[in-house]
Amino acid sequence: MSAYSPKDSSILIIDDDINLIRLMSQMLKDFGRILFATNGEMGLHIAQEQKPDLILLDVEMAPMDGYEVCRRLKSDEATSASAIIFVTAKVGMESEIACLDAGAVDFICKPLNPLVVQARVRTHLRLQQNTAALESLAQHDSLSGLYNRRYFNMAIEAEYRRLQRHQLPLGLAMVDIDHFKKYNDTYGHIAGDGAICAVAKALEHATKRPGEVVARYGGEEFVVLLPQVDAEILSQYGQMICDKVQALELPHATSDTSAWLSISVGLALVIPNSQSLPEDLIKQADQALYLAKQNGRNQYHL
Ligand code: GH3
Ligand code: MG
Ligand code: MG
Ligand code: MG
Ligand code: MG
Repeated sequence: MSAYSPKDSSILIIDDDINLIRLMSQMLKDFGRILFATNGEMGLHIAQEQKPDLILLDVEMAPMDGYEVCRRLKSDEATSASAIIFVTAKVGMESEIACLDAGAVDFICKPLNPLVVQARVRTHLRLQQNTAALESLAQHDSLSGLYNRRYFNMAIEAEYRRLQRHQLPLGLAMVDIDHFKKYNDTYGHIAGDGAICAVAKALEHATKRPGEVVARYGGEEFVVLLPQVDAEILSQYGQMICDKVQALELPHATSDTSAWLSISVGLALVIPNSQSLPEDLIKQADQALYLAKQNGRNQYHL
């Protein structure tokens, strides 16, 4: 987890009073990048584009008031991660409850006290950064830095249902390092870990199209989600990653497959439908991987 560094943060101020925006910008100048908007519509747009860590949101604005802006920010996947602090002149229990019910993490009362504004912003930026770091840890594999199986399971589920709605194909590559037990036995477990990382990096570099997800599935197994591909693109991808791993030229003296460490790749392709499951695609790729191994390893099978 990286140390808390306010300079990396971005804060969006949405307020219809330009003088208040100036005042708050001054109070928060040491906290990072300050963005501003003078109405709700403009604020929503900037939040979508810039994904600020924190949003200071005026309640009393027209035509769209702060509560409505807050609800929209929270219901849009592109903006829901930004923490929202309301800035309001309405004091009292009802107003406090309304702010928190709308999805805000806190509120600050006008007239603004610089020390209160700074303390609340500092607290929420720190919380925001901790949450982001924990989320990232939960989604990544600590050895290779790739996404982990847990993240992959979420990603394949979401992508499967999205492509089902559009009736578009989804490809999957299941990748397994060849004779890796022998590699460990010959070169040691630490060198084995290094080889897993090298293969992970090669896969990551080879996988660049938007929407593609590379994950470490298990020990020396990886999966790659390849949305909207056809059989030809998928086969080319399979060959390309086999070549990229060979090009690492990691010696594997006891392998009968190649002088270098190699991978086998099982490929599968479906147009998702309501009767099928992501697990079916994984099973299909797994069977193809088995055949790639049977056929002599260091190759793909579709
Ligand atoms: P095949 O070509 O059939 O896949 O043979 P293999 O030896 O690769 O297959 P097997 O599944 O029998 O062995 C996988 C090996 O991967 C065994 C295990 O010790 C090793 N392994 C799994 N995870 C790790 C890891 O995190 N680090 C290291 N160094 N080795 C690992
Ligand atoms: Mg106002
Ligand atoms: Mg294996
Ligand atoms: Mg095996
Ligand atoms: Mg293996």
